[in-house]
Amino acid sequence: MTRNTELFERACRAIPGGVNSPVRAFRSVGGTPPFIQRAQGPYLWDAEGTRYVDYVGSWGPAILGHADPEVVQAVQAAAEGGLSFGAPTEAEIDMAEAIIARIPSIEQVRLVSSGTEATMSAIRLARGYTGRTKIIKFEGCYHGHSDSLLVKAGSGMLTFGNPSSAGVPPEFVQHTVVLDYNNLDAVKAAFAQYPDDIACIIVEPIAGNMNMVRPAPGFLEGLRALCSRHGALLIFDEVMTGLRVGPQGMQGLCGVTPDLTTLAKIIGGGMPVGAFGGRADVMAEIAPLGAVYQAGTLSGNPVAVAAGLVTLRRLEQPGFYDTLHAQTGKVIQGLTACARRHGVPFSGDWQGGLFGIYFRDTPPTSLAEVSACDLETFKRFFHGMLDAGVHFAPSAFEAGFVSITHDDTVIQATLDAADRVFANL
Ligand code: HOZ
Repeated sequence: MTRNTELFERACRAIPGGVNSPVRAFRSVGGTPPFIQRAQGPYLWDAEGTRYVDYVGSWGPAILGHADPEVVQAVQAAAEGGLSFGAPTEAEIDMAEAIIARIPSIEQVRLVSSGTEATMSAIRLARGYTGRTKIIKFEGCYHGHSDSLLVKAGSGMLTFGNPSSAGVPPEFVQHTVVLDYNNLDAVKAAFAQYPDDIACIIVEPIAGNMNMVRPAPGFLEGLRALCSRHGALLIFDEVMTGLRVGPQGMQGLCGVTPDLTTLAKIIGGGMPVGAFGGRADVMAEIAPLGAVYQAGTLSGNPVAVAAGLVTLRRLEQPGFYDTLHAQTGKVIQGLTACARRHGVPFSGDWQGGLFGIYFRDTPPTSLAEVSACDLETFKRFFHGMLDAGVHFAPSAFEAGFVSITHDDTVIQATLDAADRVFANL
């Protein structure tokens, strides 16, 4: 028995399914996961000492590469000063100001500890601010695992073919209206049906939890117009896209201004952080100013904030996003050329350090099209690449991530491995 298998069996005895987050269990690709021992730059090493080029990047945070020395040093320095106070710190202000300076739609921001907390709190705030109950979300978008958002959700929910969770009473989701991503007519129809009841629309402005799916031209603009017309709030869930697809997230690229934005991942530099922010008049409804309650012992944790602040500052380097986008493009264009050389139906898409790879001829525009990809070939590709030392997300319903440390040598090694794998699919 290999060391990884041994660890997985041990994990399964102590942890449900052997993992602390379902996608990690490899259920949709088969086999058992390597257990990661350490990571540096673009690489992971498992418990057997095998090195992998990593295209998961902790599902987004590792934009500077793993264990960036300056981030690690900031974490060490902060830790020496105390791990958690449950009281305000100056660094939290620095962090809030850094977010506000980067994302113009955010006038005030509240720090939390995860993306799930950020989206859950933003929804509560939208309901409290508008005095309305219904929310609109889109099929295949994933906004964390709070009750009212676990309907037809993406990520692990799609991976396991069960997009709505047991344990959520129907009454808890009766106010969640689920529509097709990129279908503006459906949104218009929902507003026509519930003209005074919709508190907000929450959307991933580039979907990253049903693989990567771009918004159709006019979709986000249409959502903005409908929300403004009907007095609903528009929430961009930029947990994944924020500071990854560009310096101001997707909202900076598409020019659509949401009322609220949720962030996580990169703003914590690998430590547990989330945030929600937006219009000051809306944020004023949060306790202690307003009547919408939200709280957390570890919110604004000093160690996490220290990691996030260094990360945000490093993203300001001139040309950072141009380089990141170019490097990600080399991965995707290289994989596509390689697949085509070997006659495998394949396509890809990317923005900044976020990418999608699809076993179909053109990038999908909806969950239905993502679901129609050749999932069996994806599984063989995934395992072939893993055996060749390249770590992609273990699900055809997840996006991929490139860091600034994925240089030409790393990318060429990936493409050389892909050439061998595609040849044998
Ligand atoms: N929900 C994450 C992917 N979109 C997976 C988190 C994890 O397994 O760590």
